[in-house]
Amino acid sequence: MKKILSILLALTMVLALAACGGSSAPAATQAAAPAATEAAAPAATEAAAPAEDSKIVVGFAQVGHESDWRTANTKNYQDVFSAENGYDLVFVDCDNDNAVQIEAVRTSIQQGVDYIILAPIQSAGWESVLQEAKDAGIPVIVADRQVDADPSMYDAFLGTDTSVEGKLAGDWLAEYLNGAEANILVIEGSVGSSAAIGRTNGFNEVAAEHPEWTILDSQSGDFTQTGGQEVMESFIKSYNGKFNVVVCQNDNEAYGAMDAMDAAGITYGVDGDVIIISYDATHDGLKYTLEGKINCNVECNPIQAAYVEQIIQQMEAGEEFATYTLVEDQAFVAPGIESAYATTMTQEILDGRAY
Ligand code: GYE
Repeated sequence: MKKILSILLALTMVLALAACGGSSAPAATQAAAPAATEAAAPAATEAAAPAEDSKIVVGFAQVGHESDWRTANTKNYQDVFSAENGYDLVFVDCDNDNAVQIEAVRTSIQQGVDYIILAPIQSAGWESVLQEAKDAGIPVIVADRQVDADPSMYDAFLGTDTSVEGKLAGDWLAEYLNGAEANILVIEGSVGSSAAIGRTNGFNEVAAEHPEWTILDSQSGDFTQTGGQEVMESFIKSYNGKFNVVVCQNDNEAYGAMDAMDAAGITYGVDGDVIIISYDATHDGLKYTLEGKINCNVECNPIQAAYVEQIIQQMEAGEEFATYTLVEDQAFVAPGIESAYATTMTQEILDGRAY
């Protein structure tokens, strides 16, 4: 049965490739064997596919729409992988559901797309479906978040280093507190996501060097504003008056946490009792940083699609491509704070932030 299935899959691939007018998807996996690409090209032309079929078909299994960061990231992919640019983007919003995302990748394989972009909700559990993509000869680019699978299971990774972001937040806090005591609450991102794991580990690495810091609690707010608000409300019930730092692993969680603190009459930011650290540095997150409500905002750049497109174009041309690309980030702090780790916010920086 398995054998028949894989023959069928292989056949689907061949047919899909023939109909693709020579989009030569295998070039990437066979970068070392240009002969195969050359041989495939004339056959594809003979198939006399209609012009629109010459588009490069890209399946994109996106995490969901949980945050402003994600909205900006999705829009960036839709702009870059547009029909005008020669792409047919098969976009799936997986709504933060890991099972849906695995199925989305599987469907892309069955459809015989030319490339798969995977922004994995969770880092674990990708081995079998990545193997299926490999067997079908469809290159996979893992974007934004990491997978635990061995790098040989996919073609390229492109994203930010979230443990560096976590460490940056910790280093900034140590500099800001300058030896003062910290009682810290952490609102984590989605459980099992490399973004939450990386930010937690990076921050904890610094916390471990500071005996004067106590992490009172750490709970997931699922990278959403509602999640951030709910976690903060329950933190306030348990720890009111006992905490002076809240770390929110993205801007939307910070908005929710601020709402919960406002409702409880807790002051925060540069003039308040509680220090807020956030991640992402989206437009509104930076607005709150400029206003002094968020003390430090660690950037995570969602504008990543052009890097992925470059990889795909290089694969198309049978050229070498980067298998591991890190998008660089920096941190921003509220006016009045001088930091060796971060840039002090200005109106000009905010005006320049498009997302
Ligand atoms: O920080 C968060 C989003 O994976 C780095 O996911 C990304 C994170 C980002 O929902 O806002």
